[in-house]
Amino acid sequence: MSVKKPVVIVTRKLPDDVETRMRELFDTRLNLEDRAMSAAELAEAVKTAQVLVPTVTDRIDAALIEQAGPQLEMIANFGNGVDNIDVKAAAKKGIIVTNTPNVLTEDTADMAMGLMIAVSRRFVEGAQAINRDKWRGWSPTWMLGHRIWGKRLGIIGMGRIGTAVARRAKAFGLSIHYHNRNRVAARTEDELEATYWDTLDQMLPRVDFLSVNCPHTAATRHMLSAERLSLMQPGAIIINTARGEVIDEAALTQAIAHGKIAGAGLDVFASEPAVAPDLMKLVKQGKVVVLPHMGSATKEGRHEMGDRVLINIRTWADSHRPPDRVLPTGD
Ligand code: 8YV
Repeated sequence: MSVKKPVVIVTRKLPDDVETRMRELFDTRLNLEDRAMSAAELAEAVKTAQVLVPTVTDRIDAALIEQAGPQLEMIANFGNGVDNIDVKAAAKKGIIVTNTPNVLTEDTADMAMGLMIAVSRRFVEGAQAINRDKWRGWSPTWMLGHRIWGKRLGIIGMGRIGTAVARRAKAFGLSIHYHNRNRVAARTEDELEATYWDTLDQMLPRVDFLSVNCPHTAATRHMLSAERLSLMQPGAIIINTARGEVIDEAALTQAIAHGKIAGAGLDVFASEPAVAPDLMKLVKQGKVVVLPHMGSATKEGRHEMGDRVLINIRTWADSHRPPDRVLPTGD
């Protein structure tokens, strides 16, 4: 007896062996061109697929979910953050949403740490000096940055990624401060020698570095507002590997341009893939280091993300509860 395979529509090009396995297991329609689907193509996909596999570049909002046919049973996101999906609207229609947690934790934490060092030690400016043939030899006073050892790091969002950043930062001699909805387990606080702040406003003036590691939700949008940014020290550096929307990007740009904050390392932006021209001016001045949303961009990470998607779809197809189910939050 042949069992009918579920129709799975993948919105972007995934690693080859993930796609191959996807085709072996399911009736999978791939997007070999790797360009984001248009709104019309997405609307067509939700009318055809039993399982949609989107990424951060697809907006699966309430209006799109509204258009979904009754056959759409699952949205298996290729990614950890689900701010691209209206999880509440999906739940209302009985559509299961899953994500790919854990497998990108270490890579994203590496990226946060890398940006911290890159901004404070002027990696990009230094590399550019050589690339542009501007290096005239060693000098005692040229290209001086700031030491990170002995400084204080504040972490917003002490989940898996925030904790992984804290572990790395501790090894680099930073003392750890954090703000989170809930205090983490005492043994984690002990291990990290971390100081908990129940209000962000109290933590911000005390830290030299700030790493954003919370998800983007209605509650965290513009959490780092102009007002909050004004609480920070003029020498402070902000690192964002989470979502651009958590920071009021225009306010951050203003704060750095006017010397209220020293700089930033950003892997995510409010309107990706566009980077605001005023922010780019600060990049050119060496105050801001920007990367094109590369936090999870390792071969290993992307394969493991694919594995999570496969496992989630497979368990659902076998009538079990997918391990990475995402439920709507109160936000
Ligand atoms: C992913 C990310 O590459 O998983 C996330 O939340 O931000 C990225 O690192 C992206 O989401 C893929 O959809």
